[in-house]
Amino acid sequence: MTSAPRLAIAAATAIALAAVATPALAGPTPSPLRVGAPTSLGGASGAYTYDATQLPEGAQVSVGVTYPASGKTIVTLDVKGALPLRDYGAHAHSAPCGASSVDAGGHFQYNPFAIGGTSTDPVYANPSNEVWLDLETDAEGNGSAQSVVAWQPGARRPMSIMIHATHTATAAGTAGTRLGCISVPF
Ligand SMILES: [Cu+2]
Repeated sequence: MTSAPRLAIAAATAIALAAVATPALAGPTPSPLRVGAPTSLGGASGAYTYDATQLPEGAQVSVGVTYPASGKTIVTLDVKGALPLRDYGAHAHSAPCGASSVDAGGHFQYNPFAIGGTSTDPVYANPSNEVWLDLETDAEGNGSAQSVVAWQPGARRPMSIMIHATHTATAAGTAGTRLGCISVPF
């Protein structure tokens, strides 16, 4: 897999990582609230496109993470300026993004797959144990997704959101080529 040049977030051609607070939800006031990294992180913000033909430079990607008092985790993903009218897959991954798409590691799993098992075992690779954020873009290339899971990460935490070329296959949790990545301080 070829690696793409790192994107400078503060530059006009960047995938911009923006902090987006999750809109107010019904029920108790979310607390505490944690959101993605601020926009003004420059080259250290850790956002990449690995295939500019499928996820163009200049697309904007925003991630919001909320930890409501209920003990759940709410993750939102907003993409602007991607290809119009197409599906993307996305998940929380276990390591920060890097120049290579493999740097972000595998999917973050709250209950990690057993030693000797496989990461794609549906017992572990499912949208209750992982954070899945598949989306479809509109005619402008904009789309969004939200995942709500019943747990909050502890010492072992997600480190990034990876955007993939296809929607996630529910049988195995896989979603095609890795197109872009945003490091997120969960
Ligand atoms: Cu993924």
